[in-house]
Amino acid sequence: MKIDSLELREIIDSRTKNTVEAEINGSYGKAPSGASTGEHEAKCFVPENLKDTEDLIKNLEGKDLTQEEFDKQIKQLDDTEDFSRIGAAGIASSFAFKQASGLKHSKKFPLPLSNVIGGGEHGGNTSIQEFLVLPVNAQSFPEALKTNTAIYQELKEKYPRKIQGMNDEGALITTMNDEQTLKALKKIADKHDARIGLDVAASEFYEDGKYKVSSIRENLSPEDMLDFIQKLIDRFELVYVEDPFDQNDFRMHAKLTKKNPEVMICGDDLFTTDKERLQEGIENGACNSLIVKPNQIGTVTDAKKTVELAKSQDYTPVISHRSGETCDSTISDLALEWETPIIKAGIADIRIAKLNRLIRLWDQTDEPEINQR
Ligand code: 2PG
Ligand code: MG
Repeated sequence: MKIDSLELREIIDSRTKNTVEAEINGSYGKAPSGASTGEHEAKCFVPENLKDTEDLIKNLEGKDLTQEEFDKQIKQLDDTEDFSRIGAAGIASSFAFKQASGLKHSKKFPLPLSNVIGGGEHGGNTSIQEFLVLPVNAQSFPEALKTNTAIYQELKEKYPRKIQGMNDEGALITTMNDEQTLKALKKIADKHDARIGLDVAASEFYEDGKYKVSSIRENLSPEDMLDFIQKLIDRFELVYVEDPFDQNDFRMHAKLTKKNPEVMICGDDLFTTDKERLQEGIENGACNSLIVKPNQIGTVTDAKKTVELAKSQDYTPVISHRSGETCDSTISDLALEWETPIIKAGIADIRIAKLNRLIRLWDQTDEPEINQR
C-alpha cells in the first residue's frame, strides 16, 4: 500500500493516561498499555517530543510498502531492541497501517474470555488478577457474549453488598477473597454452561523466591504454588490458567502443563508475544497456550509470526487487550484474520468496542462459525 499521509497525535486511554494515535491514509491505530507488564516486553510510552517522532516516521510517506516492510522500517527507525525510542508510536502506526491496508476476515470467530472479577495490579482485593469466564459450548459469538454478560449481571444482582466497584478492566471489585470469589463464580458459571479461567499474573507477587499471596496470607514456595494452583484447577474445574508462576520460570510452567494436558496453561508475561521466548517454552514443554498482545512485541508482523509458530506447535493463541485501552478494535479484526480461537477483551467499559466489532462482523459474515480449538 502506498502511504499518502501519516500523522501522530497524543490521545488519552481508559486510565486517562496519555497514549498515541496514528493516522495513515485516513485510518487509525491507537496504542494500549499494560499495568502488569512483563519485563521482556516492548516499551509503550508517549515519546517526549511526539513531533520529532512524527517527522521521523513521516519519511515513509510516498513509499509503497507491505505490512511486513512497513513494520521493518518502523523497527529500523526506532533502532533499539525494545522500542525505547519511539515507544507507543510503533504499535499505533503498525495498527494504523493494518487498518489502512485492509483486513482479511475469515469466517471463524473466537470465543470471548471475559474478566468478570478482578484484583492485583488492576485494582481489587484478590491476589489473583483476573477471574475469567469462557462460554465453551456457545454456538455463535452473540450467544457467547450473552452468556458472559449474563454472568456479569448475575454477580452484580446476587452480591450487591459485596461489590465495591469496577477496576481498570471493568471487572468487578468485591470484598471476597480468592477462594470465596471462585466459589461464588462457580455456581453462576455452572448455571450458564460456562467454565472458569484465571490470570494469576504471579510475577506481580513473586519476591525473593516466594509467592506472597497476600489475600490468603501465605508465602508459597514454587512447589507450594504448584499445589495451590493444582487444587484450584481440580476443585473449580478450571479450563484456563494464565501466568501461574514467575515470568522467568519455564520449569514450573512445564510441570503444571504436564499434569494438566486438558487445561489451557497460558503464558503471557512468560512469552511476551516473542517468538524466541515461545520457542524456549516449546523446547521446555512450558504451557500449551499463549497470550498474543501485539504491543508486547511492537508490531503486527512480529505478533503474526509468533501466532504462526504457536499454531504449528498446537499452542492455543489467545489474542488479548491490555488493561489500559482505547476504542481501537484492531485485535478483533486480527482474531478473525489469524483465526485465534479465543479473544480476551474484558466485558464492560471501553472493552465493548472490541466485542461490538465482533458482533457486527458476525452479522455481516456469510455463514460465520465459532472457531473450534
Ligand atoms: C494481562 C493484561 C490484560 P495488563 O495481564 O493479561 O488483562 O493486563 O495489560 O495490565 O498487562
Ligand atoms: Mg496476563
